[in-house]
Amino acid sequence: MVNVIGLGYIGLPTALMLASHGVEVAGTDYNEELVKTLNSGHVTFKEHGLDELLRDAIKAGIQFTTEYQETDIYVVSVPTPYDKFSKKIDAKYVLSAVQDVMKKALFGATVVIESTISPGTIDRMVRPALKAGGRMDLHLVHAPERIIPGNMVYELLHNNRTIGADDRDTGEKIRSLYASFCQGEIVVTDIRTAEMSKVVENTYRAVNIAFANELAKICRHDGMDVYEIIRICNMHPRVNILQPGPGVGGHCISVDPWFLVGDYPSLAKVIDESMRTNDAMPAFVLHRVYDIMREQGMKDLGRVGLYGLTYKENVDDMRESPTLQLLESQEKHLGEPLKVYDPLIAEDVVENQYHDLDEFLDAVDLVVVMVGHDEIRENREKMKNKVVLDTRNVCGGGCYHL
Ligand code: SAJ
Repeated sequence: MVNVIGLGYIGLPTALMLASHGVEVAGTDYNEELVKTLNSGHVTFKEHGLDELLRDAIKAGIQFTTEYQETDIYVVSVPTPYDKFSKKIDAKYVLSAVQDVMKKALFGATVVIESTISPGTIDRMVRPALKAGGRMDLHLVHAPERIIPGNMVYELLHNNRTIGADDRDTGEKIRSLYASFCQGEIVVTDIRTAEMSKVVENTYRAVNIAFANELAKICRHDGMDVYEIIRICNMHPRVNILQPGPGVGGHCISVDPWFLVGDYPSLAKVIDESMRTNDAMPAFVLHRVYDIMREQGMKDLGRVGLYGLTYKENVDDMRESPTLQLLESQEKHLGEPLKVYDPLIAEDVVENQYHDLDEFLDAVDLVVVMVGHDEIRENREKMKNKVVLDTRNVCGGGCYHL
């Protein structure tokens, strides 16, 4: 039996996928409410295809519990935040999960860490924990996830994967576990390489987005169209520039590259500067708002509305969202809170939040498109009498851009 520890954005789909492909699975999470919700047959976040997957997994006998199980394979997928000051990984959740696993694991069991960790975390923190706990019989594996929110179920089935292990046998055992559902290629390597390649993948994307954001600022300075320039450049067979935006959110691209900056501060210069560029984007958007208001003779911040609260389009995930970052930096200026609306966020999370697109648009004169949800793409004409600052290039011409 496989015991999946942590039933969040990664652990839950992984546990369901294993169970619906014939693996005996118990999912463990310390959050009783979450376990109750799953046991009642409901998913805990919106994701395309997740409901069906939960139904299949329940039919196949998956168990959800707050207890760690006595078994021989554990998959740990708990959060790995970073310390905002030192920029280093905070591995406390991984380490506490490993402590609990050590109390229950059968002799010679395998502990797979799926959570993203900075290169060297297993050697520096997890192995010493096993030693201190007298559980050097346990085998460690790092199998970093790669799925993208919004397309998780498809990507779990089709993406290639990396498995890092200390020896071939353990690597092969875990490779065949993932091969129960994964149709992509599964590369087996050592743990250090698996840790590093995961962080490098997200860093590559962060640096590329920072480059696009910098281009947007250069183009703005001299009245050039950054989207057209990127489109043309990307027609070159070896160029693939990502899109500028109001900032980078989510729990990966805005977090993982900082691990490298934290561990190699004098070496990771490009990465450090890229992360600062992306982090400065919400404040840059706010400055654009002030400039546009001045240009348009607008005085009332209360007539400015932010469309979108999530970190990207068509997901209900607000972690590290640029809109929340913008609101935070605006609060520092003690301005009147801006109006906010997101079709995918039903609960009230910020002041002045609307739950209906028409009511929101009636209440504002300047709309800042922070997220390119399908809803706004399909309702572009509703903004035709508004001043629009479009940070996601959903409106085409006739509006302000970054
Ligand atoms: N963004 C831009 N411009 C772009 C693309 C994205 O500004 O051209 C912004 C998004 O709006 C969002 C942020 O970047 O705020 C991150 O979004 P994303 O869609 O690029 O990535 P995530 O964080 O949802 O998922 C990433 C993925 N990693 C890579 O593509 C290398 C995913 O495969 C990983 O599983 C995930 O991180 C993770 O957990 O590490």
